[in-house]
Amino acid sequence: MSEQTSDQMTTQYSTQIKMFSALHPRPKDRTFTYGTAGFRLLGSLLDSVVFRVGLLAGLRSRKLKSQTIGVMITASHNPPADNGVKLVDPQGEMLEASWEVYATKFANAVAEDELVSEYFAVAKALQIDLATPANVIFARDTRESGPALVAALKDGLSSSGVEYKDYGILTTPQLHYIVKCINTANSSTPYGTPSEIGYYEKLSAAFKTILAGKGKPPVVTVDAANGVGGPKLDELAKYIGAEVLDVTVVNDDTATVEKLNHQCGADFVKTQQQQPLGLEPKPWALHASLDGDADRIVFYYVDELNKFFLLDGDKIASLAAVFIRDLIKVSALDLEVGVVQTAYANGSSSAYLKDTVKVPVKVTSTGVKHLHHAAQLFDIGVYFEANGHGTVLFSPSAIKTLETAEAQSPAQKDAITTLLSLADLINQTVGDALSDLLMVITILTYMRWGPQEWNRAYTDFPNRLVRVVVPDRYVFKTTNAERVLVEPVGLQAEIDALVKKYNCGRSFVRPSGTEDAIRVYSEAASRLEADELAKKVADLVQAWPL
Ligand code: NG1
Ligand code: ZN
Repeated sequence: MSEQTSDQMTTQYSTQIKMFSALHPRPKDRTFTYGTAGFRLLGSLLDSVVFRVGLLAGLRSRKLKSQTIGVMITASHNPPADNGVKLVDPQGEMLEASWEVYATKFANAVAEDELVSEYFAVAKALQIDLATPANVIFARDTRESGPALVAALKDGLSSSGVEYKDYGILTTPQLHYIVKCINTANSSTPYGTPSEIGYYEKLSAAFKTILAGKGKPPVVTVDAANGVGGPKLDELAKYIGAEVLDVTVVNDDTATVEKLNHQCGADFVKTQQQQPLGLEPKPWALHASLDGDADRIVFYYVDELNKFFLLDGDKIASLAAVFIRDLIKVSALDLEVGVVQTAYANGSSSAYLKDTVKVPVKVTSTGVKHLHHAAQLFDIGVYFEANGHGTVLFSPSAIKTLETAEAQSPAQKDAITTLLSLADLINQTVGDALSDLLMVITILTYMRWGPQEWNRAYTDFPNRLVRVVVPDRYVFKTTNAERVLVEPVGLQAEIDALVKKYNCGRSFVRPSGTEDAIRVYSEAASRLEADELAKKVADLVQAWPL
């Protein structure tokens, strides 16, 4: 291929893309947008979109000197009939934001001719040499629409001369991991073996190292949302060994497609603030729920009266921040741990982190790409969305500091090696439910804590999240990490006036990046007040003349 010129490639791809694209016609009455989580909608409407994502993935790889790009087909916590597709950049990160517009353009090109001209226009504008080899890998979750979408993706890739590898069914974070492994394989810091087995080996080895001699980890029951996380956690548990970790996986029926995320999983548990269907919690024991593609996790427990206590992303972030802050102290190294949250973080968690733990807290817009980039600015950056999506990033310089440190005492040595093992245990590419599960278990084992002790750090303000359907959500524009509405003009002042009437009241309104709706969040000193505030703000939004 490298012997062919760019001009020859242009003619060849033009013919092929047109021919294959005709097999994947675009639904006429739709406009597609590459949002926070890529494209996400009914699986039956995604065929043309996925085909075109294949074209873009190839261009992205060519632009980045043939580095491998990932494509994940999943709709995460959304219902079984939905599906979605998103691109993974070479270091395992989300697609660079400036490319989202090309994804949207490709998806909306009307006829084959328009698509082909968009393809070459992007190649030209970005000075992409079409004779450069392109490499893409992809995977999907367990949804029924997955195989057909994979076929569409393969057509998109083949028609534009892309080399690809199908990794079958994986969790989203496993694909991110493999992408990073492939692209760092020949560097001085290879991330790991680029395979599913490599992933299990890396995580299980770090987990066993970190826990050696530290006591028995708490027993945990995990609700896998009847998604891909179930079989993958079973597999990971085999590598760890039942003698080290006692984990029971429930809601692991991936064969009955309609059960996926149905009254179970991380999103259900977080939004309903109750235990999932299919899991009978044992009092005081640790339980967790994954979402449908296993990149989110929340924990919970019940008391003997079956009262439910949620340990969400904010609680995970706080646990990790305290643990890492204390290890840094013992290590006596000049490292700083910081936390990144969104406006959805419970106000009580932010106050606890700032005032009690005394770590810097940064707030970004919703969407992990924003949190991820902000977390990279700390030596060790903990980021979690309240819904349980997050991870802990170790900067290359922090790793170097840890690797070259000379410990003066056994305690210092232990702190340094623990921090280094944490960096191996915690997925450095993206929030990963399986990796986060092991991190939480590790910390609880070190602290000799059960879920109740973990929960004691602070008490959540009662809160409510409401979804409001409006004629056009794009009319709503925000600023200040989405906490303030600038449009429609005048609405924010009315919200502020309402908020003032409630003890510890806080409320904000923003358009969803993944659904055609507006989200209203509220918190206040009591459950009644939080509910009432959310309702009043939602009513205000609904009645606002647009
Ligand atoms: P939107 O639909 O933009 O609110 C939701 C979550 C985000 C993030 C994305 C991606 C809430 C309130 N929002 O975004 O945090 O996880 O999905 O999946 O949880
Ligand atoms: Zn997810």
